[in-house]
Amino acid sequence: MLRLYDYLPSGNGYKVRLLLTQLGIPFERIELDILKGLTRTPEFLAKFPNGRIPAVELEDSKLLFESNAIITYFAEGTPFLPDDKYNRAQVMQWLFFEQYSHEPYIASVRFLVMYPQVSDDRRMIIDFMRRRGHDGLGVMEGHLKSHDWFVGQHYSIADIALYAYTNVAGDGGFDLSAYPSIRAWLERVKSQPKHIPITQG
Ligand SMILES: N[C@@H](CCC(=O)N[C@@H](CS)C(=O)NCC(=O)O)C(=O)O
Repeated sequence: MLRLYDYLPSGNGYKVRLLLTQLGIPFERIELDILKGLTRTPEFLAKFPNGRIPAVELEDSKLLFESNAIITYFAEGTPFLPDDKYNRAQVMQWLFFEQYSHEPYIASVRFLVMYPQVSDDRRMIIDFMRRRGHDGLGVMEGHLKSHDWFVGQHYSIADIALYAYTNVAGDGGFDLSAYPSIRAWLERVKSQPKHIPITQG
């Protein structure tokens, strides 16, 4: 069976859990406590040299890491990834945006706030990271003012990727009250069939 290496509080892991659940693809979830360094063992690194979850081992033993690569793989040929060339490029646009302008700030600030015991040099630039996080939220708000979804007329992996850490941005102290279009979109995502919360394995 497909194996997902995961860590329940992780939004990156959640993207994969959520998509697999919505696609009805069965998987075995292997929980690795990142705070105990379980993604940095020689065994894990031999398979996944980046030492991070999420990572998957496919049924034919092929390996894949990076959340957005994994969700793109599983979304291929389904309504979660459009066929049209321009729409697909727009999905990629938002997946790259999420990894460059959103997750490094919103997810990382959440991590620093949730785990104050972890020593991390990024604490020195947390105010900068918060500002950058709000810049990312501003871009999302601007798009969602006139669109229901990130790409075309449908829920796609672009929505899944951006939902994962936006919905828990409050854990890092990001106040979403100034972003009404984001809040309305979060509710639309939550109302999609087979939706699961981040807390569900
Ligand atoms: N760009 C990667 C980020 C993955 C990532 O940062 N994973 C964290 C959990 S959210 C992790 O495994 N950290 C453990 C470590 O760095 O040792 C992705 O989207 O999959």
